[in-house]
Amino acid sequence: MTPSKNSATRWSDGTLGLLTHGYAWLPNRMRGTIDGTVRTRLLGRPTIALRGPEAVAFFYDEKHVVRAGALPDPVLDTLFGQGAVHTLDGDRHRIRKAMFVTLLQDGTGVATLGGHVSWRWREAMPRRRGDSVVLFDEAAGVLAQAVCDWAGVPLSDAGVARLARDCTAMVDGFATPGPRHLRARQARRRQEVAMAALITEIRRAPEAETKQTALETVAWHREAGGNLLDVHTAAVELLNIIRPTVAVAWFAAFAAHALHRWPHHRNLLRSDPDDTYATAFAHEVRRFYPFAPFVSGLAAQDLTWRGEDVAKDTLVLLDLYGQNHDATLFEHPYRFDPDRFDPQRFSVPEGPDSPLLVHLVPQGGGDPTSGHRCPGEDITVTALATIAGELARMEYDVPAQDLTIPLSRMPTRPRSGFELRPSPDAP
Ligand code: HEM
Ligand code: MYR
Repeated sequence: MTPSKNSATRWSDGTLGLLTHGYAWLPNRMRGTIDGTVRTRLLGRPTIALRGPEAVAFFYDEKHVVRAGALPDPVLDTLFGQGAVHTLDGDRHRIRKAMFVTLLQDGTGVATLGGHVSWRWREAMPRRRGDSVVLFDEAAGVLAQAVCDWAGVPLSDAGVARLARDCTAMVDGFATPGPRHLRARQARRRQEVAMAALITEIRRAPEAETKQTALETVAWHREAGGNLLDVHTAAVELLNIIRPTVAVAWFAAFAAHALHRWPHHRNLLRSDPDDTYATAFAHEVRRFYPFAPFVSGLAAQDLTWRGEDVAKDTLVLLDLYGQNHDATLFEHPYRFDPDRFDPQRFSVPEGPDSPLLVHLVPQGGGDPTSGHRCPGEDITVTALATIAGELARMEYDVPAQDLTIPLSRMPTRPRSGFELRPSPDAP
């Protein structure tokens, strides 16, 4: 087939292709083009998919792409929630987003959450000695407990276990029809009711001047006009802190997969006093393994992208998974190599502005304060680096199991969830 500039002639509906090919759908379509731009339809809607650093700048400019109306109900009713920050534009987005950024990008708060993850992991794992456990489920339970500790969400052990299962169900079912999707909807409904009750309870007491926890911060957050969030939206946004923290379990299962496949990383993680390697390892897990495929918005007006017209209201996708595997941005992109993110090796500054991270977009791109980029990257990296370090120090067997990671499944993970058996005599 001769590559077309952007496959503009092929406006066939890509929904079935996306559902059946998952993460491979967009890269496959992009391979048939010259500049990585694909035109298609999703759920009947004209759609254009873009890739690359220039596309990131284009996509995250609110004059080009807006979010209201961009996420279909099946995604909102499972993954993010109706009325979520993900769906807002302009001042409403700016004010809501500031709440998340203040809560989630405060260094002390992030380190405290990392401490809870470590503590809950060390509390849970010795109880499993000699048993066979599914790491994905264990990690989800530990992360749910840790984020509840940190956010001031008072739940019983059974309540936390239910929350962990519901959060993973919400993520697992957002991109697929059938039973997984129904479970995701039920999980969301159940947890919205539970979180709304907690918000209502907090609001019974007088508002304190200084908020001590994420639960209080969300409960007392005020919109642009000075009103509190309605209780449902507050519950949705509380879940937008809890659920994605639990979703780090996907990366935890991938980290275990990487340690199993390339075991020399275990020693490197064990001799890592300042967590530099663990952080680089976490970045490489986020880059290498498939989780968020792309993000979506709507053309805010009639636009021109690389000389081509994009009509107002066209669905615009930004290809995250493809960018993270683009050989022009990451040398040998299919090699798992945490060293590419080691600031000491390249003598560059550490931190979110490190030049090593500019093209890394597993959780969106651009500026998290002004745009829609995920505000939870520090938490993700800290929780993941903590779990990777704990796994590297733990002695365990890996029984025979199906560790394939099907790209056709969205979201995907090692099929078995990564089963391991902690050694009975481990410390
Ligand atoms: C947004 C991925 C963890 C909170 C996003 C977006 C992606 C993403 C792709 C959309 C970016 C865009 O629309 O441009 C992930 C992945 C995670 C993760 C793969 C790994 C588990 C977290 C964590 C938190 C969080 C730990 C909070 C504790 C949010 C919020 C938004 C968001 C509130 C909405 C931002 C906005 O619309 O302005 N995330 N995220 N995420 N994420 Fe995450
Ligand atoms: C979370 O629970 O928020 C973390 C996991 C997020 C996965 C993000 C997937 C992005 C999906 C965009 C769908 C666009 C459909 C047109």
